[in-house]
Amino acid sequence: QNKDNKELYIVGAPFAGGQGKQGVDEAPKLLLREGLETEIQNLGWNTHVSHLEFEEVKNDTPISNMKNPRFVSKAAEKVYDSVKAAAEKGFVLTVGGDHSIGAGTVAGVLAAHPEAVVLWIDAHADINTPAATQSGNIHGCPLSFPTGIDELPEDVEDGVFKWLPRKSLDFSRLAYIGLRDADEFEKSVIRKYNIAAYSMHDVDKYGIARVVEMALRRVNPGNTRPIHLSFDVDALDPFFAPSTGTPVRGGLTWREGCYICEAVAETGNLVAMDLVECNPHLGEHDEHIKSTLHSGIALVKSALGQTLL
Ligand code: B3U
Ligand code: MN
Ligand code: MN
Repeated sequence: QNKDNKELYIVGAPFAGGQGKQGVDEAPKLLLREGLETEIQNLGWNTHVSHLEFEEVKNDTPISNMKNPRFVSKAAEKVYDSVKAAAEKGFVLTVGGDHSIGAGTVAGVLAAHPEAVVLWIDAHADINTPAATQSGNIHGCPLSFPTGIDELPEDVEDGVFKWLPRKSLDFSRLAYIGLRDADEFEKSVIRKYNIAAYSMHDVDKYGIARVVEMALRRVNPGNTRPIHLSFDVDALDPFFAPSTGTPVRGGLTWREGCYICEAVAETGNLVAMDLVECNPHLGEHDEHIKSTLHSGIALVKSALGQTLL
């Protein structure tokens, strides 16, 4: 990754099919309306914006426990193609949409940067398998595919997720920060594969600075590898990001979220970021929506070189 490259590709991924609530697909447009692109330009980046479109799939019956499997697979593949192409040219900021698109962003970044590590900032672990997911929502499953634990058969119906290279993400290259609502199955996966996982308990215990330091030391010792930062806005406490599909109390403060992004930016190795799960249809009033969008924009700016002094 060339540090003088200031080309930045914003990939709008207005996709809601990985979970059950409409509205999350309106976030890319609204984030841009709230100034996302100009704020990024003010930090010295040349921006290129595209918005993906996702065609609906008829008769999209469940496969294993997954809801909308064909629709999600097709959408994530589209995201994969765009992210891969953009990551070969510059920094990629993918704006969701729900976190099912993460299957595409992780695979796309790894296609362009095979040595990359993934930091997954989330209240949830998003590593359920198609068979283990209780909700059937694929936004809770994206990491099962690039890690290769998904167990979909070779001859899976309609080639769902066939496009996605398995085991491109080694468990030693994945770290979580912010967890507080992982399912029992996901906890067993984290233990079994010894994934670097820092919950809110760890943030309380060590403070955010040491947590980020520990996470980076685990997945990127020597700081030689490119980094993909996948930020689910529900990692933040609902006080700062109320307009999201599955808010969970006891999350990161605004500053803790921004600190993660700043510290990762300081490594000089950040090549891609996702901002997902802002849902402008949720929240009790306009202030909730505005504050969620502005939290998201603050995280992006922190990751893209904004300094406080
Ligand atoms: N782990 C649960 C809940 C969940 C995951 N991601 C979100 N919620 N946003 C599931 O549905 O898999
Ligand atoms: Mn998530
Ligand atoms: Mn989440």
